[in-house]
Amino acid sequence: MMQLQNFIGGQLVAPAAGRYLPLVEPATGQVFAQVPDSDAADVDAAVQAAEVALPAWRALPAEERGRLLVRLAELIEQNLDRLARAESQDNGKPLSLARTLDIPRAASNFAFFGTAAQHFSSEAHVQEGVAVNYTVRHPLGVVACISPWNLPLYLFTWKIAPALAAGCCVVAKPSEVTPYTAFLLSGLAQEAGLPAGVLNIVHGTGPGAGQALIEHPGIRAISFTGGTRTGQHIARSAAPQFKKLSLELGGKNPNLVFADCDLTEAVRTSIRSSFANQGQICLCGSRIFVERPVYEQFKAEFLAQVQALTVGDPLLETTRQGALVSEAHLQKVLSYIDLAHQEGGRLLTGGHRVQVPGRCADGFFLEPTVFEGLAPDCRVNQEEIFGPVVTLTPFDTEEEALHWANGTDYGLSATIWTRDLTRAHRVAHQLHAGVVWVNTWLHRDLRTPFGGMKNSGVGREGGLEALRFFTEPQNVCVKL
Ligand code: TXE
Repeated sequence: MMQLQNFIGGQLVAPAAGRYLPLVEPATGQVFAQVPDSDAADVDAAVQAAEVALPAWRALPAEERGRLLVRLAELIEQNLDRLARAESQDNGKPLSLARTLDIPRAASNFAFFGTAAQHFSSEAHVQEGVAVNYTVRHPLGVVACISPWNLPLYLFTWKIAPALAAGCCVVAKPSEVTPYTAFLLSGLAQEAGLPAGVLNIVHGTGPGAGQALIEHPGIRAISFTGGTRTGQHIARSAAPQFKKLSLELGGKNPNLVFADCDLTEAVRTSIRSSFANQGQICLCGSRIFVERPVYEQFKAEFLAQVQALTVGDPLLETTRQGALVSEAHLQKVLSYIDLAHQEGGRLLTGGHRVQVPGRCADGFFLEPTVFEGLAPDCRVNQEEIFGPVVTLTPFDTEEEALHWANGTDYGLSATIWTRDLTRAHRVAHQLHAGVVWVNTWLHRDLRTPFGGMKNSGVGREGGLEALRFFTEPQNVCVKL
């Protein structure tokens, strides 16, 4: 059986205590590999390797650091098929999605930040004849990057790339549920010639390796994407040591469909925003509010397209819905479907586990599911389900739609469908969401600030915001 290893000081190494966890393929329910169950000793070795590498790495010109990151991007592109297969096997997502979204984006992350570091500059404040102040942005030092299982390599590299570009050394922990592509990245980092210790990858559980990482005194900052509760826990652990934090947490995103929109496009894209990656994207729009005059038409067209989504083996080109990431997560999503019935929802389609024949007979498949008739303040419309389950609700006025859209503890993203430009801006500005899409969804420009309001997180990633996060400004004042 394949055994993954940690990547510490430029070497692939076994966990110090020799303990491993089983890695399950969601589409088959079978164990296909073992992943290190690392502990504080492994984390400490990784932090030490990063500390040794730091002085030379931060002293390299940004251009040279960038060249290595661009090389890594090229290697990811050259290994697209291998990485996409690994991602699909590990996570359950359709191979076609991994090939067109996850892996290309991982390459773009390195290419983007590899060059962005050369465009990063700092300010000068001149007091005529009196003094000149300039700002130096120092790399923070050794930082931790912790990522979740839904977009494994995509989110892992989204954190690592800006940290390295800014001159920090990294100890990164991928999700223990989906560590395979992070392991493959170790080999590519070696091949790209990344100096030993600049990037270290430690595998293991949240309470094990993760907790040791966030508590380590050598870690100056933590960039985390994952559940809101874990984010709260990390904030509590990190606060006494004054570690800088960037927390990208959950969402319960509204999708507002106004009657004047291009309905065909709104339905087509809402299928993606509801069910892409089996609904396991923090940006998915799980609460669809439709203006009453077009509600029935939207519903009919939407349901017809939901029913046409093929659930099946992620390796098949025809598959649109792969497996959920784990049996435990499938059970969690099924429990919300039970709750939706209890809360008085009307099931319009889906709602059941799917038995896929052949090699996927024991996989974690679920029908894409749509409910209506649920109150905007019920639990199903308030809590993050993180699966292929959405609700439809008609609305009568813009105020009502905004009130419901903003009526959760989350504030990550929102989508507006309308042809009225004035309304689009007016509604966008009133939405409590860090990202608002108008007549589109998941359109990402890597230069834009990315992050959530309210319980969806703290801080912004993306573009220069990420480089600012991984650096510390220093004011130098010179008397003229
Ligand atoms: O996430 P966790 P889980 C949501 C989604 C999901 C729920 C729980 O609703 O059902 O969160 O998912 C590491 N110290 N999202 O349990 O636990 C962990 O090992 C340090 C939203 O998988 O937050 C993994 O690497 N690290 C989401 C990472 O944190 C710790 C994506 C995320 O795991 C740790 C995924 C600790 N004490 C789930 N405990 C999004 N916003 O995209 C855990 N980890």
